This record gives sequence, C-alpha cells and structure tokens, in this order.
Amino acid sequence: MAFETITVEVEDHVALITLNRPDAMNALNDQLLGELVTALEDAQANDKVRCIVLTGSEKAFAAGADIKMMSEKSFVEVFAGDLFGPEPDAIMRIRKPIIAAVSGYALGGGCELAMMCDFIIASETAKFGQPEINLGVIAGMGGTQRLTRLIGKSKAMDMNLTGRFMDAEEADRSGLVSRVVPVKKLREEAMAAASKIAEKSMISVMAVKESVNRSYEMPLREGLLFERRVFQSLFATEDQKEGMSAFMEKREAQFRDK
Ligand code: DAK
Repeated sequence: MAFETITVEVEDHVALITLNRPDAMNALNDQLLGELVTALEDAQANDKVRCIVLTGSEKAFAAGADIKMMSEKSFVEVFAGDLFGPEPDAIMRIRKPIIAAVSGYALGGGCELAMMCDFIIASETAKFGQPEINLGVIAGMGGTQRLTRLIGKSKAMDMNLTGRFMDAEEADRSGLVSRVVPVKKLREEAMAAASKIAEKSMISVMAVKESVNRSYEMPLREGLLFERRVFQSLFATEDQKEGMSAFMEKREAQFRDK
C-alpha cells in the first residue's frame, strides 16, 4: 500500500517505519496514525519481519498530536468519534517488538507514541515532553500513566504540570530510554538492536514482550507466576532444545520458531 505520511522499508527481517510529515514536525493526525497502524499490522502479518523500528526525522520524532487538526473540534466530536482511541489499542496489539528511535522532539502524543513502543533508543538531541498543559488540556494517550510508571511520580508530575522538556541525558538517567547514541548513529544503532532481536526465536521474543508487559498490569505474585508458566511452556518448543544443545556443542543456535 502507498503511504503519504510515513515510509516503510523492510531490510534484513526488520521493518523500518519512518514518520514523514516534515512540514509539521511529524505531528500526528488521523491519516498518519491510520497509516502507522496499517504498516504495523502489515509488519505483524509479514513472516519476513521479525522486529520493527519506528523513527522520525533528525529534528522531530513527533511534536505531538496535530494541534491545527484538533483546535476547532468540539467535545462531542472528540468523544463520540473517539479521537485517538482505537489507534493506541491497535499499536498495543502488535506482538512483534517495536523499538522507537527518537531524535529531536518527542512531545505530547509523540512522547506517548514512543512510550507505546517496547523500548526507546534516543539520540543526544532528543527532547521529551508532555506540554499539553500549555494548550489548556492534559495528556491523552498515556502521558500521565505510562510516563509515571517509567520515571516515577515526581518527575511525571513535573513534566505534565510545567510542560518542560527533558533532554536525552535526563531521560536516560530517569529510565525513560534504554540508551543514548550520537545523532548520526541513531538509525544504525536501532537497526543493529533490531537485527540482534531478529536472530532470536520469535517464540521467545514474543514471550518476553508479553511477560514484561504483564508486569505493568498484574500484581507481582501473579506476574511472577505468569513468567514461570511461560518459561516452563517454552520447554515444549524445538527452539529450546536447539538453543540449549547449541550452547553445549559450542555453536550458534539455528532457531526455527518452532
Ligand atoms: N501540531 C501541528 N503543527 C505543529 C505541531 C503540532 N503538534 N508542532 C509543530 N507544528 C508545526 C508548526 O506549526 C510549524 O508549522 P508552520 O507554522 O511552519 O506552518 C512547523 O511545525 C514548525 O514548527 P515551529 O516553527 O514551531 O518550529 P520550532 O523549531 O520553533 O519549535 C516545537 C518546535 C516542537 C518546540 C514547537 O513547534 C512546538 O512547541 N510544537 C507544539 C508541541 C506541543 O504542544 N505538542 C503537544 C500537542 S497536543 C487524545 C490523545 C492525545 C492527544 C490528543 C488527544 N485523545 C485520546 C483524544 C495528544 C495531544 C498532543 O500531543
């Protein structure tokens, strides 16, 4: 399918999805979010794709939801039309790992989109923020929820109440991102991480994603039980036999996702 607001390239089992509304700092409108969901669902259905990288431009991952699109909307339109309701749900249903590669601004819905991904690799120029307070609203796609779980109440309150931006160094220190790399290396690092994941058994990869995500939704005791049962069930796979045999035979494992 031809997209207008994103580009998609599949390379070495990795789908690289790039947000592409350069005149609007990749602001998220209905079309962009719709195309993004389609591209992610295509990647989920494509057996050649084993990991996904979501990125923007050097200047902006995404500067938030499109303020120009939203400004004149009424409560009834936003509520009855469930503005930006279905898309986050669809993104959360993707079972393959998604890495956000963030350079420049990741603000409002842009920061929230990055947090919907499984982990964030940031460039040194990345700036995260939930500045919706400056627009007379609040975050609506996880900025008061996911951000609080990731960086704690004090910093999440600070970000959401003052609308200040957090630079890459602070985001790294706060646990919002997994690593920070030079801006010119961002895409390469994210693709390398995705390729590394693509070498693993997809069964284990999807099991990790489900298990880590459970830790946000279950009490610890239930989460630990879920993890243990998933761990035990992986002994029913050929990939477990292959992985452990390869270790003992001092060779690389050849996983077959079985
Ligand atoms: N929307 C639309 N256009 C945007 C934009 C945005 N969020 N951000 C930037 N642009 C546009 C600018 O209007 C400008 O367009 P022209 O004037 O050239 O036509 C162009 O991108 C370049 O921006 P600037 O000239 O402002 O560039 P600067 O380098 O001076 O500043 C900036 C960059 C990113 C700091 C600044 O543009 C900025 O503050 N942007 C707005 C950031 C922001 O407030 N983001 C939060 C948006 S609200 C919902 C769930 C979630 C949400 C909504 C609903 N529901 C469940 C219902 C989410 C809401 C948000 O994200």
